Order: sequence, then C-alpha cells, then structure tokens
Amino acid sequence: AYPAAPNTLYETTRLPAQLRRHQESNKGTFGTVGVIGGAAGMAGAAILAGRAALRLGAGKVRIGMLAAATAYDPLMPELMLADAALAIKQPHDVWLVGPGLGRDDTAIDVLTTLLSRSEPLVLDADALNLLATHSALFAQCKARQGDTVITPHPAEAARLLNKETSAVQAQRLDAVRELAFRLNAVALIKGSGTVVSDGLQISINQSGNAALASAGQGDVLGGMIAALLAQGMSALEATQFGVYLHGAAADQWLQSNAAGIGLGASETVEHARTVLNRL
Ligand code: NPW
Ligand code: AMP
Ligand code: MG
Repeated sequence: AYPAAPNTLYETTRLPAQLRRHQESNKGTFGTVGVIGGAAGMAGAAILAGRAALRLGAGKVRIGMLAAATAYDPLMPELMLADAALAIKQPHDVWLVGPGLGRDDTAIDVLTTLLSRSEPLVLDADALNLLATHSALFAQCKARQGDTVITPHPAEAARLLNKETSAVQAQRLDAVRELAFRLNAVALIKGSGTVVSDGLQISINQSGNAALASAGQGDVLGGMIAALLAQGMSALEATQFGVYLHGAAADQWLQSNAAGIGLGASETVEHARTVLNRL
C-alpha cells in the first residue's frame, strides 16, 4: 500500500536557487556528468543527451560510448568523448545511463558497475529495458544508496511493471508511484502531462505539446535532468523542473511554428537554454 498524497500540478516561473551563478564559481561548481550509452546505430542518442547536459549548465560532460567513439563532437567540441569502459573509471558527479545503450553483455556490465556507485544516477531507455528483463539488476537498483531517477516512456514503464502499455496509460498516477516505490527512485512517466513521483507525492507537468513526439526528445530530457542534478538540485526537484523546462522549450518553439511539425531534439535543447536564462 502506498501512502496517500495529494496530486499537484507542476509549473514554475522562478529560477531554482541552485542554478544561480555566483561570481566566485568555476566549472567544478557545476559538476561533471557522465553519459553512458550510444551503442552502434544509436550513437546519436548519447550525443544528444551529452549536448543537452552541457547546454543546461553542467560544468563538464563526458560521453562514454559503447560504439567506437569518434575523437570529438565537431558541433560541440566542449564535450569529452571516450569508450564506455574507460569513462566509467573516471570520477563523475552524476551519471546518466541508457540513451542508445543497447542490451548486449557490455551494456549489462556497465550498468551493473554504475548501479553499484553512490553518485546520483539517471536511468533511461535501454537501462530501464535491462532492469525489466534482469531481476538481479532490478534488485540492485532498488538497493542503491545514492539517488536514482528513472525516466521511462509508457512502453518502458509497462515493461518495468510487467503490464500492458494501455494499462499504464489508464492509471498513470498509480503507475508512476508504484515505479518510484518499487525501485526506490524518483520516477516519471512521459507523454502529454508527464507525471513525476518520489513514491509519496505526485505532480503532473503542465508544459509541453505534441511537437515533442519525435526522435531523441527523451534522450535530451535525460541529459537535462542529469545537468540539474550536477548543479545541486535534489532528485525530485531536478526531475520536476527538467520535465517542465523541456516542455516549456517546445511551447516556446510552438509560438512561431503553430502546427508543431518538425521540432528536432537538438532544437529543443537550444530553446530550453533560452527559457532557463529568462526565468
Ligand atoms: P506504439 O508505437 O504507440 O505502440 P521503444 P525507443 C511507445 C534510442 N534512440 N505514449 C510507442 O509504442 C533510445 O535511447 C536513439 C504511448 C513507441 O513506438 C533507446 O535506447 C536515437 N506509447 C532505443 O533507441 C533516437 C508510447 O513506445 C514505443 C509513448 C529505443 O528507444 C531515437 C517505442 O519504444 C531513440 O531515442 C507515449 N507517450 N512513447 C538516436 N538518434 O540514436 C513511446 N511509446 O521500443 O522502447 O523504442 O523509445 O525508440
Ligand atoms: P522518448 O519517447 O524517450 O523519446 O521521450 C519523448 C519525450 O517527448 C518525453 O519527454 C515526452 O514527455 C515528450 N512527448 C512526447 N509526446 C508528447 C506529447 N504529445 N505531449 C507532450 N510531450 C510529449
Ligand atoms: Mg527514450
């Protein structure tokens, strides 16, 4: 049984205090994010997440790729790129695991290693699919000491809960609270009106629109939440605020693109930065 709690609608117009840039700050102040994913054929997912983390203010970002890593990202050379096996040995303040991770033995190995670490951990996409199919990983996640954020879309949530996607969608509030409770995590379930829960309270996000229904938007959201964690927000705050900002970015774009067709995930990141800097 879950403790009953009122549901709240999440919307904000204020810059979170943790994100204010003090005169004496340096890049170390804003944390180092490690993004682990990007297997062959899905390298772009990890790149999208890493770029989003830098644009949302993380001090440094390293992407640990499962696919053969290129030397650097020509469109964002600020990013550090490495093989996943090397990246997970470097110190990071926050980890995001899953965008384009794939599900092979290497993916299982890096996920197992990172679940054992105490830094805040954001799990998305194939990291969640692996938890759903490997009960030992699910149990390891539940037993973590550090903060965990899980960011499934409805189909990923259904796999974790061993339900049909339609059943999750019919009971989104119950489903998100159950996920948070069962995985000892802050959980969300994506889609129109993304729901967020820490197992006790539940909030429903008020921003966003169907322009977000396109490839890579979830990968970007994961990078955004990781960046907010790296800057000192709590798991619940970073998740609620990251979801809000992601939706608000799409809402800003919709103002000059009324039909909502063709918003790229990379563009969403640029709008999110603008929205953030105007709060
Ligand atoms: P349908 O079609 O409605 O039945 P998957 P994935 C459902 C990487 N990527 N409401 C929907 O089912 C990711 O990071 C790489 C209801 C949809 O077809 C992952 O690692 C990219 N249903 C990997 O690919 C860019 C919803 O879920 C199905 C829903 C696989 O991730 C793309 C898809 O789910 C991608 O991000 C909603 N709101 N949202 C790259 N550039 O490298 C989703 N569904 O099978 O888990 O596949 O999400 O594409
Ligand atoms: P993913 O499926 O992992 O790429 O994530 C898709 C992202 O886009 C999530 O943040 C969803 O909440 C968002 N999204 C997709 N479709 C919609 C929609 N119709 N309205 C609002 N947000 C959406
Ligand atoms: Mg996704």
